[in-house]
Amino acid sequence: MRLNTAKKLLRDGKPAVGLWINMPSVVGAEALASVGWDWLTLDVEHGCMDYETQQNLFIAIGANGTVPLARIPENDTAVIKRTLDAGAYGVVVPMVCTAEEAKRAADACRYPPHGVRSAGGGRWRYWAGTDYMDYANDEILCIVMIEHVDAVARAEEILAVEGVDACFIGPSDLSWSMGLRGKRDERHAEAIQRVLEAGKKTGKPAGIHCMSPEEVGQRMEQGFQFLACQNDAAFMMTGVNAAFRAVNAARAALKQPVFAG
Ligand code: 3PY
Ligand code: MG
Repeated sequence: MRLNTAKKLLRDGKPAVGLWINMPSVVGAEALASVGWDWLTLDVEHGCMDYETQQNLFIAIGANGTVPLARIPENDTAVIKRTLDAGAYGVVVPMVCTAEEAKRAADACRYPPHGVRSAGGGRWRYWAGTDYMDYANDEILCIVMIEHVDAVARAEEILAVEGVDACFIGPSDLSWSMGLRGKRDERHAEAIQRVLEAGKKTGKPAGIHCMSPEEVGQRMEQGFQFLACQNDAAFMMTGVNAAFRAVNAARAALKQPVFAG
């Protein structure tokens, strides 16, 4: 089976960095993968993608050696099965708040006797290899999101669940669950640190969503390993807004019209 290079980085104690894909464009995904990110995660929780589109994007991402992942809309066994069968090499499961919920996610990612994933078909055999079923339980990544204040309190028990490979903090939902309405303060920073320490105690890598490359650097220094550097739409808008401002500045600076007519 094709090695899950993102999981290997995490296992080796190294950072694995990528970004979220919100826009359902096959060529966009191919372009992002050509850059060389360790992984790219389809954001099916907040993006707008059907299964067929997801499968097409997994093909585009995997063709360039980047590991295709998906953040699924909810912690659902059938959704996890279909997402993995379509070629995701792991799932990011939102809003996991208890050890039971973490176990449901981990079980859904694994074939028996380690879980409940149904042993059916899927396009994985063409890309991952015909021996996929022999190794998938080890290679597939199950990443649970800790993004509620209740989950922070239970971070250790959630991360201790067998089959949970890593956690990923959603700073925005965490803030809202703390009554901060998206803002970040000292309490928010302490909650994040607490999750990171729970990861160290249980031997599971922690990840976090970052708003900029600079934040990725800071979070790496802090000890986070699975790092999301914003999303495709945000990058596009940053570039487009900067270009638009520059063009308007040039227009405003025109001393006299240079046009005919
Ligand atoms: C959050 O910040 O809540 C997220 O889900 C980031 O991906
Ligand atoms: Mg969230």
